Amino acid sequence: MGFFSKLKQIWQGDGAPAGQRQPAAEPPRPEDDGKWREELTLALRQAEPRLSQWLDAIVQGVEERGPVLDERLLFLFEALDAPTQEAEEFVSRFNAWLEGMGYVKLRDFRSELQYRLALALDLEDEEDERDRLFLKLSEGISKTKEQITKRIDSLIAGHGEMDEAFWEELEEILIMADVGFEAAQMLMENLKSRARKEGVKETDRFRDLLKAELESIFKAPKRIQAVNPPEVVMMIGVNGVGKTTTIAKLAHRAQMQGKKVLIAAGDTFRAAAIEQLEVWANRVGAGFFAKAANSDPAAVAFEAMDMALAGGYDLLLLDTAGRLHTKANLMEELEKIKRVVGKKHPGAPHRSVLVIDATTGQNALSQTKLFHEAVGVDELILTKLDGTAKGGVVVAVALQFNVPITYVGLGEKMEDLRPFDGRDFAKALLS
Ligand SMILES: Nc1nc2c(ncn2[C@@H]2O[C@H](COP(=O)(O)OP(=O)(O)O)[C@@H](O)[C@H]2O)c(=O)[nH]1
Ligand SMILES: [Mg+2]
Repeated sequence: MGFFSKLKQIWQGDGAPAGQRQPAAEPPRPEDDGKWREELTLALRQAEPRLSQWLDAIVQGVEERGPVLDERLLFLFEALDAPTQEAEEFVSRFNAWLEGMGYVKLRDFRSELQYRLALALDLEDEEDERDRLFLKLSEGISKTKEQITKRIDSLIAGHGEMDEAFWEELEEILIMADVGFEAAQMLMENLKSRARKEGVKETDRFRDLLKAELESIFKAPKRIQAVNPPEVVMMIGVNGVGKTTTIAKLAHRAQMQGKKVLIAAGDTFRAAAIEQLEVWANRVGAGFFAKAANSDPAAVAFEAMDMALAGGYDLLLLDTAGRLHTKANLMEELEKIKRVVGKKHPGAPHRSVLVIDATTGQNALSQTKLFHEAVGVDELILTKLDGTAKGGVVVAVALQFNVPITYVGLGEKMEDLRPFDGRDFAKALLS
């Protein structure tokens, strides 16, 4: 069900008001005759139609996890007309996670709870969630912003017109922000022709030009999203970029959206790497497939594909090794994995997703080039954008490779992997 029909339900109350629908399995609560339901229904109706406001109403007077919170959450799902089974699964998964993390106090898990609700209730596009993401993004790229925005301010202040001196100084700024030489040249050419077309010479309009240019750079081409399930995603990238964590975060997102996820340990180099992935799979409640350390990664992929098909999984995330003795070896291995899963399941892998680490700046760029030329990259995920001044590399990869950036990592937590929105990024960077 779409967001607006949910809103309509809460606002106009088509169908029976949620407060009057008493589930049969409700245990009797001697201290409470169900009045809280009425009060909560009213509070929800009076709240602004935003997830954060609904959550405020739901957790009113609740400070810890426990049966009261569970009941209120079930109530929220019911009020939004979500299926009871989904609600129950949500609550039991969330409790298992709280248990695992050892969280008791609401203040320690509220943010995660809101993130999970947004995914489960399909509310991530809601204005409120977008605002939250925008804030997170702005904070996350604050160092990059400092590097770029301040300098552009003084660039504009120091030049009346976009003359040679202006472009030279801009080039320096871009290179300092890790946009890279090649991408900086491309970006400046585009900006110059944009300025010419619009007949702009004065620097006071430069910021608008740059924003428009960035937005067009990040515009991803439309692609076919439909797949023949299970969807198979091959995760590639060198060691240390955050591949394992990203796989866990993606699995978590998909699980929260009601998908059944299998993670396969295709990085068979170290037993510790396999164990780390298994811990994550358990933590997010995803299925896990592995063979012994040093097994053939293609055999892992092949058998995991069997398990995904037989087990009715919606999504198979294939981890791969990020290191081999030679580049040729690594690429050969990735090709082999692609071949064997494709043989079992036509169309698979549906996507090859390259994970790159923003803190490595120009290295991230050369890795993209390497993987893209060798095996083909369908999507990019940029991790560790938080706390780096090298975020300019986002612009470089978008400019130099026609590959969409789908997610960015803004921290180590599950909720810190967020869909990438080029317009928001341009806005956050320049505002
Ligand atoms: N700050 C920050 N740390 C991250 C992010 N993504 C991953 N990490 C951390 O980077 C480190 C390496 O991650 P891991 O997934 O093991 O990398 P792998 O070797 O590519 O599998 C871990 O400490 C992660 O917590 C991110 O977006 N932001
Ligand atoms: Mg790893």
